[in-house]
Amino acid sequence: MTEVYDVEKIQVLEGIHAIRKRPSMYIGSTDTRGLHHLVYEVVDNSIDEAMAGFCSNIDVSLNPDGSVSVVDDGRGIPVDIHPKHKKPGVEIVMTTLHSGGKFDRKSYKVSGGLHGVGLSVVNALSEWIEVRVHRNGKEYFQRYERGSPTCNLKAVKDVDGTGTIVTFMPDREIFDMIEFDFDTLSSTLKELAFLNKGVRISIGKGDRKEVFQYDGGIVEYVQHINRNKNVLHQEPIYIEGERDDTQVEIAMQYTDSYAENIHTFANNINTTEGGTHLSGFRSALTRTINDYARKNNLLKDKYNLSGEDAREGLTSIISVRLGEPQFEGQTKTKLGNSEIKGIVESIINKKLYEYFEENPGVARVCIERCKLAAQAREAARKARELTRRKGFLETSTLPGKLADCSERNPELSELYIVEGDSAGGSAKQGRDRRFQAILPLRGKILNVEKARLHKILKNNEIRALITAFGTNIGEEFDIEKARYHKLIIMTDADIDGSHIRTLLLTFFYRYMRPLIDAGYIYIAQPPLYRVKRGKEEHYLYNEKEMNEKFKELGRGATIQRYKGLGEMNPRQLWETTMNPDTRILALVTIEDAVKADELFTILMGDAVEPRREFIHEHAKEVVNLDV
Ligand code: 0RA
Repeated sequence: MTEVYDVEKIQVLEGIHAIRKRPSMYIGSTDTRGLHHLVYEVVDNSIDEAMAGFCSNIDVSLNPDGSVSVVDDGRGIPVDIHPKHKKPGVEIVMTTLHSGGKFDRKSYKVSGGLHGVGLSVVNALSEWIEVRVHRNGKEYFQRYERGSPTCNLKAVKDVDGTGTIVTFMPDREIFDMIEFDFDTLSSTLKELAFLNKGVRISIGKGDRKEVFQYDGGIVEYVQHINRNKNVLHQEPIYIEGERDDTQVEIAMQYTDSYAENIHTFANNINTTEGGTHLSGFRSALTRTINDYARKNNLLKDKYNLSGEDAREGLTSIISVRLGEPQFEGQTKTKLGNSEIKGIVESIINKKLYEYFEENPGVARVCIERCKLAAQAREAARKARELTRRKGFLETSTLPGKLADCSERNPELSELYIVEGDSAGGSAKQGRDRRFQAILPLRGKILNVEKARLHKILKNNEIRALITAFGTNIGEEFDIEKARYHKLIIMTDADIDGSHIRTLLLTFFYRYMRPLIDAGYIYIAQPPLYRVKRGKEEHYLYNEKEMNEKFKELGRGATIQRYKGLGEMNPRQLWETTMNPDTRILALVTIEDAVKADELFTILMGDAVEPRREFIHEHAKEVVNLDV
């Protein structure tokens, strides 16, 4: 061996050693998040090949032995000996961070990955890894263990076509656990497929298989997010552009919902904390909307539309690709490159304006939507001022129908929000008044998804809720003032009951969101049946349990089906639904903003079928969750 080779070998081993010593520096963490990053790191290499136009299929398999394979039909990693390094390209790619020289493909410059660190990191953190390259009509093979090759690259058989197959076994010396989660991988791969139009990505484990391919790319992504919403224009607006080696792509579509739903990506990484691409988009959107509206006499008064007005009901995907992304923030998901703001801004300013000029019908719809938002915001502001002046939500007078508890420590106090006066009466008698408060709600509270704040605040039931909780709402919300740390929704097990529960959840989600985040909101689970024979009686929560119990008790047993809480007497209500030792409560949580937004749209939107499905699903969860 030459001296060059030996020196290089030492350098490589030092590199691998450094990765194994501080894995978190390269993959973020060594928990399951970091573990899954290994797969994304490998897939990113195949995606790069796809972005360069040479690869159209990527297949991920979770193998029975716990290893993962990623197969692509790209050009295959180069196998020829590098003149300077005196090693095959594969070995360079597998053992050096940021492979340099000849292998620095232009597309590598815009490669994804947590830090774009590449295959060498996966190699260093795997118990073993095997690479198979199809090139020149041959299959080349090489295996590594904990970063070091166990053999030289060798041609093992003749094959047709080109591509790369990487199979690796994560190292249990490095990771807390090494089981991959199908659903986690699947949803990230689906996202990647949306972001890289046309590329077909599959994931398989045993006989489970999912395939993602979206020829419409992020346009289809927006349509997917909006599938259960009312969209205001048929086709999402799509804009792409490039400046200074940075590619910018956005798709956007307005809906009649009130939420702003913008997702941003940099080099395929979901930048959940936003960053410079998001700020660039925001300022360009506000500016273009105002410019176009002004020039076309669509704004009568002197006021401009605000950024919030321009984003209300907007679903958008922003995807940028750049040379050296800097990720900042708490979770390293905020794009920091300052030059990107101006680039995104100028591309959107120019092309969105052009789009509006070419599609005046769509432009008008968008601007009307923003004007509506502005009017509503103005009305809400007036209402808020009114309420603030009157101080009516700050009042210390508790609602008359609240039966409060004697406990004064909020941590030990709970509030039952009960549907209807008659059930409210039973609950008041049945409760443990030391720590349980009861607030009966009469009739349906109004649908807050479809009403605005000023109207909401006029509603008596809502005002009773707000004053009973003590937290106030919206901008004035203060969780420190919560009078109870458990708010338990108790409604009938029928359609009306689930409707009221949904309305309440929507209200909490929109105006008292921190209560959900803090884990203060619960759903009570009253029984559906009582089976009784002689002195023996049982409360049952679903039909199956009921049938079993009925059989067990034999003929002569009677079944009572509870249609409403009102049919239970105070003692029964206490025993089945309120006694902390025996009751079942379901904790209401918000997993992530996207899902929550989808959920509330389903629950509140006009599409009936998804709503039915959800309520069905949700009913199951409630039974499983035992708090
Ligand atoms: C370096 C250079 C070339 C391709 C690749 C790397 C490559 C890497 C991976 C990793 C997984 N799949 C991959 N496919 C390709 C360019 C090769 C050429 O010029 O022919």
